[in-house]
Amino acid sequence: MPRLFALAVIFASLALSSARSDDGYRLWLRYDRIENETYRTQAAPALGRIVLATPSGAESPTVAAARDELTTALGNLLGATPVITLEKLPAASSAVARSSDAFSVSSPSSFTPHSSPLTISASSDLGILYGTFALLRHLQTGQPLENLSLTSYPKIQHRLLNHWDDLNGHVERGYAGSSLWEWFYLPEIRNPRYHDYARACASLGLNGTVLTNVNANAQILTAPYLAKVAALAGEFRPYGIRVYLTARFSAPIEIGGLKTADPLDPAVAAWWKTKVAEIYRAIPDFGGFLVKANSEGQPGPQDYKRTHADGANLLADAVAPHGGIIMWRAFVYSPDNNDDRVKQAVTEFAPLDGKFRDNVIVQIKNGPLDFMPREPFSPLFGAMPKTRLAAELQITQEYLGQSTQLAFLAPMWREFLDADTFANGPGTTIASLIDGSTKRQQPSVIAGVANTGTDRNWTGHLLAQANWYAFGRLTWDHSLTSEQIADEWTKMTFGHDASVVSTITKLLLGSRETVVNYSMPLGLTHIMAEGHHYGPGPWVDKLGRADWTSVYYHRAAATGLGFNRTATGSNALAQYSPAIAQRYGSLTDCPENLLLWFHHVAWDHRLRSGRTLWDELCLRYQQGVDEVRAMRRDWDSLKGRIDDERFTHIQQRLTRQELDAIEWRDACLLYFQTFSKRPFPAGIEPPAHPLSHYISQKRRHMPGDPSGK
Ligand code: BDP
Repeated sequence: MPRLFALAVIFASLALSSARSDDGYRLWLRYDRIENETYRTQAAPALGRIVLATPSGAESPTVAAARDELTTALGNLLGATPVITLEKLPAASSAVARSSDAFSVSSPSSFTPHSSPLTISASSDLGILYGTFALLRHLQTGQPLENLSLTSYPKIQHRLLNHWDDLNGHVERGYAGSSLWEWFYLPEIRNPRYHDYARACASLGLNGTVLTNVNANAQILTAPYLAKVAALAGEFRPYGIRVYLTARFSAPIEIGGLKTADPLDPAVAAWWKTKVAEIYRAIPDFGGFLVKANSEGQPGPQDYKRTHADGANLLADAVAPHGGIIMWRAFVYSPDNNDDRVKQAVTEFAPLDGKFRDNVIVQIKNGPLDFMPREPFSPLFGAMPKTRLAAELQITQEYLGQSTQLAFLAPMWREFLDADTFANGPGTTIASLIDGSTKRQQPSVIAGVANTGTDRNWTGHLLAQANWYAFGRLTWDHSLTSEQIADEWTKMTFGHDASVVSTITKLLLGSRETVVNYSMPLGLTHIMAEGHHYGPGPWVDKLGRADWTSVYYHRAAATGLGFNRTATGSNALAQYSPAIAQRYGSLTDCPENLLLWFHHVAWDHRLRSGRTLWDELCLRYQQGVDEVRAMRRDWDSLKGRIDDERFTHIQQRLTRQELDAIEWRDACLLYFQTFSKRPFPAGIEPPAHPLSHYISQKRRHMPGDPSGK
């Protein structure tokens, strides 16, 4: 081969392989050139002139951010250089009046040099930014640009990520590296990633971030740290992301030199007022506090024999003059209460209904236990008619394979948002309770425990980016379907090749149920390994407290399996509306996917399939494994259709997921067999090892596990 030609071949293949490698850093905002040439040629003139119309018509950092995004995105996607002008919104424009975040994107029916330009109008600069991202999403998902009339406003007012980040960089339940916040370097040194984080959040409509762990450190409230927080707030501000902090209830003692943190002590109230005033001087748009109190060892008002309302109101009064809010978590279960753990939040909080200030929102995890692969909705959502309630979801997959396994969570969140509490008659869905539409109460809040970290791709598993995306999109519009979200995300992240889109959306949409099948099917819960929570541990029986063990939850015995929460058991069902209690309380009517959550079921009890509980349980575990194998085959069919870097990243994780699923199946079935004393039905692969092998497995150096053991 002539030398020059050989070199040309080498350079060409180098160019090809770099074009075909992608580390995932850009998330869904990749803006690679649109491959469909027809679409590109039509889109370029449509986006040649863009008008941004706001009430003031004036430039601002947020308008500049929108302009920058449009310029970069359209340059990359289309090779176009749009002329972007700013105009004053005509006073009569009402389409955007629903919320200050609302926007409207409109375009003419055809694009000629004389037709009117594409216009993004909004009643605030932030609305322009949201409209910009909506337009770009429209383009990235390949939709027509003529006759556009995209009008949208968020259903929930405060749309927050909760970062469980410690000040030393560790992220509690974080599986994607360290904390994004570099406290030592701040405020002088600001990682460019802060800007990209804010862009990504704003592109979804998220508008707030709690920077610190709910297991809080009072140091964050000291002057040096507040200067650092202010620097982050400054980075996020153009993108409409307000910062919030967690407040450690004992801060007045730890950093304030007081002898008490009693919420009814005037000196304590004065300390918080002064501290809050200091915070607002540094960060004028500070959002407020998130508080975990008297839960899992955190200090709180009960240390002084005061109630959660006393504690929350203390902080609420301090932030109220500045427009701040308090998100007070209901994730409580007392060390001295032997009642069923899933009942304790209602026992504790329902009597306080109506006693919280208007700027307090009680923040409730979706289920009554703790972010399990499947839980019923928390009955607390229906038990506090006079209180503002927020939903807390977990994006980081603590109990769903962390960042090693694929579990797309939109279907799980949909199940929750659509659940009918019957609290105000039929049709009182969780979504209607948290968006304020049932109770006509604002502020409304939704929070998701973030899955981000310093990993180059932000979320550890590339496909876990879809969970950040799905959470954000649902906070803006909780009526979106999982299919819509999966389709959008896939097209924006992997392009439009039809088989890529259909394969990835199929993988995403089935993945959560697959994890349920191979880990905790039929309503089983909390049977994972202790501490790091990865992998099976149904045998876990001796920990600091009974309700941290697995045996507490599954109640396996010669008589059967499952926790009796009907009237003959813990009667947790009585915390739900009678319509639900009646249906779920019946062994025959209870949805089978929650059967063992509510019932202790005999091994020979026949399920709807006609199979006994034991046989069905075995087959569900096997089905989970089979589904992961199918996921691997589907993924492998994409070789060559996406860049090698992302292909291999996901392929390797799915390989690992199959091994993990097999371990879950074998460990759980062998363990439960010691109670059922029945053989495996046909179709179950025999475990490779005896039960003792699985029990002796000790995982070490788990991501997110600080113990270092
Ligand atoms: C559990 C986590 C723990 C959190 C706790 C919480 O295992 O790390 O601190 O929830 O939400 O899921 O406070």
